[in-house]
Amino acid sequence: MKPKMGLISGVLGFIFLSALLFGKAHGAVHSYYWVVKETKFTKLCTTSTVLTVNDSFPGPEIHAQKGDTVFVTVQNDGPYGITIHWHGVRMPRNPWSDGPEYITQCPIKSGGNFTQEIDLSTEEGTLWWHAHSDWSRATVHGAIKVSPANGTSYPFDEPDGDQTIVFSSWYKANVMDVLDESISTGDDPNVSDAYTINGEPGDLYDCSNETMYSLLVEKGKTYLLRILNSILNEEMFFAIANHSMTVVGSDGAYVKPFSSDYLFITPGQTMDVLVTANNSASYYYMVLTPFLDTDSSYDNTTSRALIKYSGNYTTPTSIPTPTFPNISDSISAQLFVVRLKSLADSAHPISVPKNITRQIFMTVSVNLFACPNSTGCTVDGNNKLAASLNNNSFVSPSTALLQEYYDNNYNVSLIADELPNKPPTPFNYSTVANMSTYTKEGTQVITFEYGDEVEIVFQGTKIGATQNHPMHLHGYSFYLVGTGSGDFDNGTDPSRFNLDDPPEVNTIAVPRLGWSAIRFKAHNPGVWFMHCHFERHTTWGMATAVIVKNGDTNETSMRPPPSYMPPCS
Ligand SMILES: [Cu+2]
Repeated sequence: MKPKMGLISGVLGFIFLSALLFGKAHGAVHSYYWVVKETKFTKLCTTSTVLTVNDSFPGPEIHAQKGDTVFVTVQNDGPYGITIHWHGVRMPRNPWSDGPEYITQCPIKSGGNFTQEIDLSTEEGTLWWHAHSDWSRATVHGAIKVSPANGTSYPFDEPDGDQTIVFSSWYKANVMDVLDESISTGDDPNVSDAYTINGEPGDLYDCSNETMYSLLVEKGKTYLLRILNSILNEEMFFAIANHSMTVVGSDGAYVKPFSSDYLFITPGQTMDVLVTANNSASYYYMVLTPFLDTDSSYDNTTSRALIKYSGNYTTPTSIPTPTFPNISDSISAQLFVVRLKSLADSAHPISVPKNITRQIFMTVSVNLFACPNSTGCTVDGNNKLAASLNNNSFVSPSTALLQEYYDNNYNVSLIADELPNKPPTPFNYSTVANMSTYTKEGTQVITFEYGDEVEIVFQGTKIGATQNHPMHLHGYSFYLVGTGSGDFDNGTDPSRFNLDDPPEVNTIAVPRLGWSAIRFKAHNPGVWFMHCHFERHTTWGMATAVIVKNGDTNETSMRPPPSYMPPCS
């Protein structure tokens, strides 16, 4: 028997104590009890055993209001160690509950549990949570719905309905086996067998017609769709036949509303969109299809769901389907990205750093490692695939960096090397093809002083397989101040930066053979993972940790660790 009651009263006591200790004046406190376990689902004519939270795929939703605190006790009844991350929640001063495996904590072992404190502050809109160990997030993820605080409202008319729409990858095989096999050959992992919309592949896949997801709407009403992309390795286009979407938010912040016939959404991103049921009462397809500008392998299938109007009408014999940008239409992808702009009004002010104290120019590449003889590597002879930031492929430590950092009295040099501020060898990044494909590896981190005003320019390169990369930073949201094709020009490009109303986001698409520039103020002390949100690229080392040092006061320093963290040995 699990000590469930004892656990819950323990949690409540902890909440009470936290309220006393940290004096949180605003916001309600919510508690969830989650059990991670294996669950059988039959999809695509095949019964698969997948890891879930509480037997549900996608997983349970967290509902809160701006400024609330949420406690989640994760009981791991699955066969693997696991961690859970709150994607896009800034967790002020509290990296301890952020969740990335071996960055802030060691895995919750099979049979163990861990209570995490999710501190909402300025986030409002849709965020999400997901497992952050190996590839378990494939089926262990769900939405975090953050409503306006009491006495405040949406910056748009209150919608008549509110529906979460989750995009996921589905594998018939055990996703851990897919990962293990790709690691043993060093090659690209097998691609997923389907994309799903709210857990269902839809009628273009075998054995999936009956279970296709449908959203029931009433004519004349407006719905807030809270869309999140948890797909493992592909960016996506999404469209609804005969209905335009008004994008009003992304990554837990509002944006200036704009209407679009399609969304471009990377893994890690969320989009809040308004859809008005203003067409003839009928059925309409919602369609999810990949965007890919690469020659590496990908899942080239299409998921569909339905919008169904309520009322009496004849079921259509032919259901309208939307038109789409072409699968490799990087121009349409980029056109969507540059339309995202912050509200930047008095109720939603922004503060873009303008006096940059730390400038980082970071190449983003897919690379190779040479394998020792007699290992099973099969890429271009005896190599395996790798990936890097500034020519360093991140090596995950076997203990948690955050704990090491704290235990070593915040001395970074004792736990990791510094990732260089710029590529070790400058070259014509987006055009030169003769740079070595091989990369170095190490546990290299970036260190910021508390309060640093940071600019990072991510630069795609022509090394190895080229493609768009969705880069994500934990512990922060940041402003996307510019993006473009080719090599970033430090002389001319900054003059075109948008410092007036850039979107405040947590994941950005770095265009293939192009660049994206972000800015943020380093005022959240802790150890924060930064990585490509393509699961296979993180596996290959397209990652680093950002360490933001403590400020001079308690309020500008990391909180002490909770009394229990999952042990590393
Ligand atoms: Cu990537």
